Amino acid sequence: ENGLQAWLRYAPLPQGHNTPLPLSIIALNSSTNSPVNTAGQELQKGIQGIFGKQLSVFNTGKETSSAVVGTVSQFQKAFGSSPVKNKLEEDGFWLNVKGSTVQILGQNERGALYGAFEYLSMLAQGNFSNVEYATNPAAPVRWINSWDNMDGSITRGFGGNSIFFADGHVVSNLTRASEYARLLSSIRINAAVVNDVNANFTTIDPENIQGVGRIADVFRPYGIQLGLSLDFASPMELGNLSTYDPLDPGVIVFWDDITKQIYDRIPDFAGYLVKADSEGTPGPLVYNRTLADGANLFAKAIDPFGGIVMYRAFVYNLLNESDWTADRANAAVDYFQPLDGQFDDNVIVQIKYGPIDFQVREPASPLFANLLETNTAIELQVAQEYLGQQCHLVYLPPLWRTILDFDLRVQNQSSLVRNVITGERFKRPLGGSAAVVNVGLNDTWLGSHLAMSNLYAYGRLAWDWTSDSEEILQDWTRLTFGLDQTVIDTITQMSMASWPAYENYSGNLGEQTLNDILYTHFGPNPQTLDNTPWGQWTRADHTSIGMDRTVSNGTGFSGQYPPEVAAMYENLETTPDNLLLWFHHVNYTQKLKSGETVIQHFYDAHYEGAETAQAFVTMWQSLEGKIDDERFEDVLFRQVFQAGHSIVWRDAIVNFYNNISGIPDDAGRVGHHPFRIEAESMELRGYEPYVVSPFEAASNSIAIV
Ligand code: BDP
Repeated sequence: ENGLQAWLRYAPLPQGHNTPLPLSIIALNSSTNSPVNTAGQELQKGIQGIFGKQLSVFNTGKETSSAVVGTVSQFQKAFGSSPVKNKLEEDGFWLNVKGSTVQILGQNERGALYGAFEYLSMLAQGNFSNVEYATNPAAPVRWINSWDNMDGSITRGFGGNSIFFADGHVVSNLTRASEYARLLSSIRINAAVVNDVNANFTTIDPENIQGVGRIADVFRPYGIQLGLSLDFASPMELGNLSTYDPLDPGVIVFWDDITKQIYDRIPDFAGYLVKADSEGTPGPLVYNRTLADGANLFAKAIDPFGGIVMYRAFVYNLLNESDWTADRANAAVDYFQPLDGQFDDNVIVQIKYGPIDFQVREPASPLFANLLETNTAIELQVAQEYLGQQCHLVYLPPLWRTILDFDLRVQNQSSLVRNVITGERFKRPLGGSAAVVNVGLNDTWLGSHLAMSNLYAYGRLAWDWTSDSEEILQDWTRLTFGLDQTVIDTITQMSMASWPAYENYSGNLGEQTLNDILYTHFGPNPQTLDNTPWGQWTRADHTSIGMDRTVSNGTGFSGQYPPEVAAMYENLETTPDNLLLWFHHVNYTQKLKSGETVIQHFYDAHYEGAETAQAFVTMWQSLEGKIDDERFEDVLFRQVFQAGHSIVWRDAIVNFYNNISGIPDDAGRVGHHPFRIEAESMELRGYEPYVVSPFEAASNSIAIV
């Protein structure tokens, strides 16, 4: 098995079964582009795979002993009345399994398809219970963002080149795009933005609008709508105008026209994603217009067609400043809070989960607590940009849940991030989530079999943020690797230990991920953090470490939270240890709540984290023969890499802090590697030792060249 089928393998069940199955499938719409038609095909394929039984698909027939799939209104038309007892919201569905009689009814066609996948997921896991329930999504926006470039490369893509683009055009063979849509609809994602947020204006030239139209065509049968990222300066670059000022009448006409061209080709187009005034991208601030002026420009163009605008809050400008003491964490609230209430109703401000940038540990972005009259969505990252780039196992839902379950206490009332982004807390009409995914042409999609649990879990959580991380993982494991309990237990144990382990060896106590910040975002390079203008600072010196973000003494960031939360973070005593260095600058000898000093915690955590990563190898090896060899070997290769790389991480970071602080490790481990042979201690033929910079890139600062 190569992983291409991901969790939709429909593998034969190992044990026999005597469950009554439907005798036929009735799909209440048979037109090719209809998700209900797709649902009929999928049920046929799934039952064939799991049970080896070929059922026929009809579009009419007797309800008893059939699996009927369609919308509620299609069902009423065919059978006279609706059996659905609960209220269905947009994309919701009703599933009623009574032995061989199965009703799968969606509020819309997409919902019906979701229901079909749900029924198949039960069967594939050997679950033959009779059930009867309705389920509705937590929020209407459950999107994917792909950072694919027109040349076929992918920004922070770790699974090969783009399945959508090559050489400036949309590829002719869209089989993989269609297979991707199938995976996405099975986890109830309803739209995908296909091009990078650092957008290229050529994406919306006449030829490429036709091209992305073809992508939308292969998405449509799966109920996935297409979205596009825009380059704010397109009116100049593509339209030959002399400005891209959002209030300029010519610019307004330009975007109205582009929007019309897009909807002419893609009538169900989902909307725009906009990264403006960020990391060098053009935007409204260039013309002294507000970010709301920028967002509303697109909102007005797209509103007549029912589309929406996802406007990213990832706006900061430190790159040109010589003074790097300003705190980038403050930027989102500084820019967006004053504009609350000024965004049109079809704009959603898309906010990264933390105030910096997808780090291993961040507090929830305070912007979620500062936009009371604006729609919001959370931005997550399935692509493990800072988190090991799919070469390290890091199961992300526990991290995501930490943020989504955080109570911001707006107006001293319960204000969980998840209730803010769904629109519930502030009674907003729209909201939801987007995840940066970046699948590529690799058969494994993300470059790693185990990383796919993050994609699966994202869809499950976006539907219901209260779903349990471990249960989701176990469903995914059964669907991906089969029903062997040892396999399920082992993958659960490894995955649930993986985020804490990565945090332990890559950046603890809220220091952020101490990796190379300049280019790769992979592997240890703590020195780059304090020597670049990117704002991911640790402020480590010889005696102390951490970024003082208090109001009383620091950058004032803690004051961006509502009073109860601000007070907690302002005070060293009440700040949780895992965010201590995010909010406070302390001596290495500062005692944690555990009683340990900061520096000793560093040492211990790095050894513990690396040890956990070593254990993943033996745990995985114990599964030999219990899963297919191809995937067993692939994963083993990655786990061996992670085990080695976690030691590289451990030693680089502990040496760095040992050197900078001069404080020894109580356990005497740091600097002692009894079993290691240094390259420079070998007999060198054709190599010379040299002193490396930064020093932590090699043990004892010495490498060979
Ligand atoms: C950073 C990535 C960069 C993205 C940026 C963003 O390194 O490639 O363009 O985020 O989200 O983390 O816009």
